[in-house]
Amino acid sequence: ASGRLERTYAMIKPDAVGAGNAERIMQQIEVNGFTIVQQAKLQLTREMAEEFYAEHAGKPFFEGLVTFMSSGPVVALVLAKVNAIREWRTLAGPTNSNRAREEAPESVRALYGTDGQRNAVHGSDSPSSAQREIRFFFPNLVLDPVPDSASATEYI
Ligand code: DGI
Repeated sequence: ASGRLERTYAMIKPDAVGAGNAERIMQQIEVNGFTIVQQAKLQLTREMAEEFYAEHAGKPFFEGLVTFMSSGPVVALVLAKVNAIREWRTLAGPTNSNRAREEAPESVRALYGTDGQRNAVHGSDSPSSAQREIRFFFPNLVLDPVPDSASATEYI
């Protein structure tokens, strides 16, 4: 594989955890070549959800998003793979699960999501977001910098 080994932040949202799909989604993640580096089940407070999605504050869907994201447990994950950030966004699929079923029927959101809000999973959209989101959920995690050239098996 060419490209750079990366870490990204993934989250299984309350709809998918509540429906009993977290284990199936983690299997799909591993079958697609990601290493699950960290895993934690927790429930977000409203305040945590507001901070996590601060970039969307003021948008019409923000209150609904915060209510949904704090409505039940989530599974927080750190994933590693070559090009993990882009690869996990691709496996997750388009934001709206209905669009995902049309455009990417094998994606996680197509299989396990419902609509534009209840869409089963989150994925960081850039290296800076990945770093911020991993720190947000795993503040005590000490990770070595990813070397320029490494395979996921030799590293973690
Ligand atoms: O990175 P994504 O999760 O694919 O999308 P995003 O960062 O634009 O939005 C974050 C979440 O906010 C998304 O997973 C679901 C929710 N959201 C985004 N756009 C809409 C929305 N929810 C509703 N109801 N309507 C929207 O247009």
